[in-house]
Amino acid sequence: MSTLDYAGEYPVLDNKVTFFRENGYVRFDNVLSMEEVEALRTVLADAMDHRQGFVRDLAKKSDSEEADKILQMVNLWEHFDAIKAYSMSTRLAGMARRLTGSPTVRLFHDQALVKKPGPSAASPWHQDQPYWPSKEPGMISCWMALDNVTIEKGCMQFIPGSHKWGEFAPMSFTGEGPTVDELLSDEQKAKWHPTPVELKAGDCTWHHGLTWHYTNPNTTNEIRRALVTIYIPEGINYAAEEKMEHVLTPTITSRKGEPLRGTAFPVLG
Ligand SMILES: O=C(O)CCC(=O)C(=O)O
Repeated sequence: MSTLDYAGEYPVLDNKVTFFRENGYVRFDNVLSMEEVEALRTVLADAMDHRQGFVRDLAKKSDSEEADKILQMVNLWEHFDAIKAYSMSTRLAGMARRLTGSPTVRLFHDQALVKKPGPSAASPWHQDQPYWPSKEPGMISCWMALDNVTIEKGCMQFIPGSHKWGEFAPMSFTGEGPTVDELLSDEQKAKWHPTPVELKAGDCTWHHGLTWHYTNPNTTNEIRRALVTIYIPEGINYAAEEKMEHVLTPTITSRKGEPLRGTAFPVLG
């Protein structure tokens, strides 16, 4: 069993905070050591074998279709001590506090997102905020690469500055519903400049819940494993029926308009 605690501060310099505020995303290198990456890879292999908790293929259209084009496993921290140590670590919570400017943050959830070699799908252009039960924007995600990622393998791509465009409709991972072209204004289309961020294992990007982002299908013959953790800063309230149902909605203990709290959302200081 892993004894790593993912403690220790990762310094988030002012220029990184400024970049994040301006662009809605930011990258950090060497946030995890290779030993820490290896420990998470080992747990992920176990999780993929045993499939506890909420697991699905985000791109699956019907039961007859081949599964695991985009394998999503939510809240692995509830099943694996190593992921609990990682998702609730002071290192990540400290980065989340710096980027949001919030004195404390809660963990919303973690999720492994895996694109295996073989059939895989694009994660379509989308914002995260429309899927979340939060009334106000401000929640942020850390996308940690557990493999070296290139465009072809499915690294994150962002539209810089798009977190300032407001909240749009949730996009479908299976291709139904409106296209990006139908949603954006001409002015926004003129500013649509996809920016891929290739990473090494142990590097990560953070993105704002309103930032438009995308990943390619994995067309390489190596696995692409990412571990995503999402944090709630102070000042985010529960939107209740105004937003779509989220898998963690049943764990929410707030009433509509109250700060977003839940039995599954621990305060990380
Ligand atoms: O890893 C992916 O394919 C998509 C990631 C994503 O959409 C997210 O972390 O919000």
